[in-house]
This record gives sequence, C-alpha cells and structure tokens, in this order.
Amino acid sequence: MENAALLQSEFSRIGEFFEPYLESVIPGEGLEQQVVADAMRYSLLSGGKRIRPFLLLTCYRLAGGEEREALPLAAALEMIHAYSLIHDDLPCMDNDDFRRGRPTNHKVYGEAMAVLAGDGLLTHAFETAVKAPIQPERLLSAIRELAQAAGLYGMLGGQSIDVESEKKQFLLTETQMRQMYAMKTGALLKGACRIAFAAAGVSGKPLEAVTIYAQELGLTFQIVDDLLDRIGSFEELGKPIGSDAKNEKTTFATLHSIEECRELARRHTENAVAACAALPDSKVLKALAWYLLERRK
Ligand code: GRG
Repeated sequence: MENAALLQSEFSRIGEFFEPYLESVIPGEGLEQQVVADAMRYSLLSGGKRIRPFLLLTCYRLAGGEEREALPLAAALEMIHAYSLIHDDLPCMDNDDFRRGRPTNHKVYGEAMAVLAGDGLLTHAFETAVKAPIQPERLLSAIRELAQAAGLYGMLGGQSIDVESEKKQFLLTETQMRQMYAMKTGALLKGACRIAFAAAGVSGKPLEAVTIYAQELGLTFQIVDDLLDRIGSFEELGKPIGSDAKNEKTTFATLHSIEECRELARRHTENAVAACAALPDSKVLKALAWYLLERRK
C-alpha cells in the first residue's frame, strides 16, 4: 500500500478505538466541579491530529505488545499535550485566540478556569496512565518516561527556555533553538516512542533506533510548524498565522529561508526513515515521517 493510504487506514483503524476510550476516561457530567471538567473536555476532545497517541500505539505494537493494553498511556500522553496547548495559548504566554478552528480555552472559560483545566489534564493523565494492564515494573518505567517527557528536562523545560528568551528579547542561536525545540516539541514525540518501548519491555538497539527516529521526526515536525506559521493559512491550520513573528520568536523560519527550511526538513525526514532500518515492521513509522514532512495543518 502506498504511504498516504497506509497511514490513513492506520489512523482510522486506531482512531476507532482510541477516540471512544479517550472520551470514556475524561470526567463527564453531573459533577460539582462541572465547569472545569467541561473545560478539560473542550480542549481534549476538539479534534487534534492525535499524532502522539498514534505514535505510541504504533510503537507498542511493533515492540510486540497488544495495542489496547497501551490505551491508558496513549490517552495520558494526549492529555498532557492538550494541557500544554491550553497553557501555551494563555495571555501570559502566546496570547492566542484560536486553536483548531475554535476559540482557545481561556476565551471560552476565562483565564483562571483555563489554568485549572490544564492542571486538571496533567493530573488526570497520571490517574489514567496507571490503569494500563501492563506488568507493574514495565508500567512504572513507562510512567517515568511520561513524566520525564513532560517535565523539567522535557516539554516544560523547553517552554521555559522559550519564555526566557522572549522576555530578554534576544535571538537564540541555532544550537540554542534546536535544544529548546528538542525539549519543547520533541520530548513528547520521543516520549511517545520510549513510553511504548518501556511498556513492552524493549531496550537496547531497537530503543536507540526508535529514539533517533523520534528526535529526527521532532525536528521535521517543528521546522514544518515554523514554516506553516509563516506560509500556511487560517483555513487549514485553524488558527491565525504569524504568531511567531508577533511574539518575536527565533524559529527555523527566521534563521533560514523558506527553501532552506524545506531542505532541512527533508534531510531530517530521511534521517528518521534511515533509523527505521533497525526496527521491525516499521512501514507505518516511515509513512508517518513522510506525512509530517508534507502536512499542511
Ligand atoms: C505550557 C508547559 C507548556 C508547554 C507548551 C507544546 C507547547 C509547549 C507549545 C505549543 C506551541 C507550539 C505551536 C509548538 C509547536 C509544536 C506543537 C506542539 C504544535 C501543536 O501540535 P499538533 O500539531 O497539534 O500535534 P494538534 O492540534 O494536532 O493536536
């Protein structure tokens, strides 16, 4: 099957059981604290691309596991992603009004509730992750990977470097920017793969290979994200373009021309695909890498 068709059929196959599961583990109705639960659901169930849970479930399968066992971990990772987007859109961060074609969380629920909804999703992620029917030692190391991806040495650390650089109004060097992006954006993608391998009890060479794959994928993802913020469209992205310029951020698209960005993204995709040589049954991972290079949203 051709890359795009394979990926599409895998996304819809996985989506069929991932989406109902995600819906089932997030608090619903009849609560005293209904407003915050609604705010959590608003962002979690608003139709993101679901790349991180897809990657996690795909990696768990190729590491020898049965996908459904890893659903709580995949849902937890998507909750952490949703929390990061809510907080990133706040007035004290990027101050964005639209995401996925809808008003951002704080525009609907107010700032205080949006902060709480993000905190709620982060906490609920761990409550959900522990439900995975996986051998306790493996589950513990998978949850350690989840915490590391999200925290000080991962996404949150990268976000804080980004915020600091804006406050001090200096441009990051290319090396600093890559380090920041490896944490802010790359950590959850790398986390998706490493959580899956930890849960399946796989280490050594395959773990090294999937880590390299994810790091390269993260770089492509970010370069394309920077390009889309410059040359994408509101209709496709569901949010206004030009947010990076508005916030005077150093991005791949400020340090490089559009053509250079495209070339860089292609090179990182090729590296990701090359890393797959050391992995069994990696067709879907390769297809995902090519899709992320070409994506328009
Ligand atoms: C607030 C701790 C904290 C962290 C925020 C993720 C993040 C760190 C900021 C988001 C800013 C941003 C646009 C980063 C670029 C990469 C990225 C995470 C894009 C959004 O992810 P997609 O495209 O989103 O997977 P969907 O909507 O498809 O889920």
